[in-house]
Amino acid sequence: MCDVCGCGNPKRVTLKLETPLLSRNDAEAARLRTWFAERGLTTLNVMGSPGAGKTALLEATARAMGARARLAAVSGDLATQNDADRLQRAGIPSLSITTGTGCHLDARHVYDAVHSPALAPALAQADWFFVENVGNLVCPAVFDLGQAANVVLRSVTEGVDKPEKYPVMFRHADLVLLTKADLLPHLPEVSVQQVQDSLSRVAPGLRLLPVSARTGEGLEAWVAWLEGLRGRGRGEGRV
Ligand SMILES: Nc1nc2c(ncn2[C@@H]2O[C@H](COP(=O)(O)OP(=O)(O)OP(=O)(O)O)[C@@H](O)[C@H]2O)c(=O)[nH]1
Ligand SMILES: [Mg+2]
Repeated sequence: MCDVCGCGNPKRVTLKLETPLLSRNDAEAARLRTWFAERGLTTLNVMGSPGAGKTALLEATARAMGARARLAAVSGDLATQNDADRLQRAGIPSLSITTGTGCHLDARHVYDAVHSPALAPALAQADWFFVENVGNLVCPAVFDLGQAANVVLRSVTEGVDKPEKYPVMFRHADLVLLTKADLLPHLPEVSVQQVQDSLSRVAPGLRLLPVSARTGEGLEAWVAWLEGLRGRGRGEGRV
């Protein structure tokens, strides 16, 4: 339950706090966006449910990009450094942002991380900066982090109707990855077409790309999308 954005509090408290909280965050995110642009860093906000495969995708991205990869990352986690450690082992310089009870990252978290001596030297050498958000399909969607694009992961085991149940997240997405596609043969009740239909009902025209961190399916298209994103500004990520 979040004690930052108000999602765990009575509605009257949320209403009072939400507007100033978001406008302060937006101002900090705008400064971050300029900071990223000045350094030629393409920043992605990677979001999805707990366990959707965010860290596995980034590990697989490092493998797929190989020597081309000049990557850096932060990983939002309530209580551990596990994901940042995994990414570090995969060759991506990474820092953990431990949020305690917070259910999302905000621009201040990212600002502090990018100015940390532990990450700053790697960022100076990086082209892509991945922000793995806290696993959550609700709050992370509304907190701008200065990113060039939002990537939302939803795994095949989550069923077909998540876009309709969590529309805010999917409406903020520039690309949706249908992860763990290797498991589709075991899930006769789930098809790519059904997921695409659910997505089209809330975000018409939004691209859905099936991927598997395990088999490598879809990673070439994902890397091509990432490469196409370089040099584009916010809002131009939907390609
Ligand atoms: N079969 C299969 N399993 C996957 C794939 N990607 C991830 N997994 C598994 O799904 C589980 C969760 O993956 P993570 O990458 O830790 O998921 P996450 O979204 O980073 O999780 P949180 O950071 O805790 O929200 C792990 O057991 C992974 O091995 C995939 O493409 N195929
Ligand atoms: Mg993770």
